[in-house]
Amino acid sequence: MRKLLVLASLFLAVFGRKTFERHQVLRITAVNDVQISLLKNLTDHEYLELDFWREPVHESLPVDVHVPSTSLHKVKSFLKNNKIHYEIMIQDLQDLVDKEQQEMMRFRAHQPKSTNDFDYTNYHTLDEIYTFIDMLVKENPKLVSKIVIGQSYEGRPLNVLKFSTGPNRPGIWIDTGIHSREWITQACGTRFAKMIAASYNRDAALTDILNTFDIFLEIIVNPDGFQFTHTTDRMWRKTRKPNPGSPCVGVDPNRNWNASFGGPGSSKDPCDPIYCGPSAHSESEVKAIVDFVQSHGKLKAFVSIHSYSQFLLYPYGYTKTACKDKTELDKLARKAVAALKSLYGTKYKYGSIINVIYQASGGSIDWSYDQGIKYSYTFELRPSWSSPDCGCGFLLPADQIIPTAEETWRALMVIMEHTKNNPY
Ligand code: 0X9
Ligand code: ZN
Repeated sequence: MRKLLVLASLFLAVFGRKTFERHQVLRITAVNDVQISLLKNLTDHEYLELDFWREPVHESLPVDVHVPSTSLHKVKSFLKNNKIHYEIMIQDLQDLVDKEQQEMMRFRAHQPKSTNDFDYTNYHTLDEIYTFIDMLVKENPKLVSKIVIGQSYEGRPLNVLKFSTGPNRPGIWIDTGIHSREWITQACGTRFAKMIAASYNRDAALTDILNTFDIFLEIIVNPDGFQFTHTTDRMWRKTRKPNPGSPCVGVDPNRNWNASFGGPGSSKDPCDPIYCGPSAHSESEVKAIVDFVQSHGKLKAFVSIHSYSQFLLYPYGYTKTACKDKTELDKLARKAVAALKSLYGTKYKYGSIINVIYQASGGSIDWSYDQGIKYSYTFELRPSWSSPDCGCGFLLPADQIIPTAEETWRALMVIMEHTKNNPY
């Protein structure tokens, strides 16, 4: 297995992009515990090189799994032999990746001169988003500034946009792109940045918020991973730091926080997509946020944005024990998802991470909550985790960027307004 991985990485280094030709994504519906544990066993067969987009948890939730062409026959036979139902969610993953690339080429011909001119209906590269950030700061020098909170493993700046209308304010933190392949999140982050800058002194509710709080927005938490999704492997999730003694690269930045670090729902195997890393905050991308949050000392909300599934989640992920503000966080989540739904009818589930999705240790919002930031939430954006939907998973068509950003913004406003009206 290790040799295979080394060969695969060498191949990528020499030939460039990873191809997903004839790879499929299957949506599997288990009907009982036995089938769930059979599916869980599948995850141990490393040679199949399965990438679980949605893990086996319980019968009510389907399992979405990306299967390379070489394993398709084996996996389908296994499912048929065990009478486990599945549908083909993505017929040929490379087709979707190609479509996304072609869409992006639309933009290449047109380099924006200002953030008004920026194409928010399309996905963008790392450099394009870095340029966007600098343009936004230049256009709104009184309101917007860029703080570099650290450096990624490969030496890229970790840029945070600060929206501020006065000194010594408490803060609200929003991040997107901690998992690099979740492209809808960085695209929404970019749109949010523009919306915040454009709405001050125009939209009364947002103006009120900005007269009380500074907003900090990190659009690309994991720049090395993001760059890698553009150049080499569209499905990359983790950071890009090599793991000594292992052929596998990277750490899951959402298992690397000091919140039950290394506990259930994270892995000690560097080849696992939920590898927690050698120690808590080992990843500079995570440590930079930790240092920033602690030195700021006055953050009142911490929102981390992922995709996909259409969930709004609050702590905890590492324990079944309810967090002490559960009643308030639950009520607020209900209000936020109602506001989100009011725009286009998009349905979100809400609840604690462990109850709604799965047990996950070392996650960011469990850490921020335990640091005393009461309003700690995670979004899982479009698409949903149930059929019928786009059948696209992480490859959400670009024409959904603006609607997704707009509806999510409604929910964010509810959370920010509540934070403003309930000082602590
Ligand atoms: O597993 C995760 O990290 C998240 N799902 S994703 O498909 N986007 O990777 C779930 C996030 C749960 N949040 C925390 N544990 N903080
Ligand atoms: Zn994620």
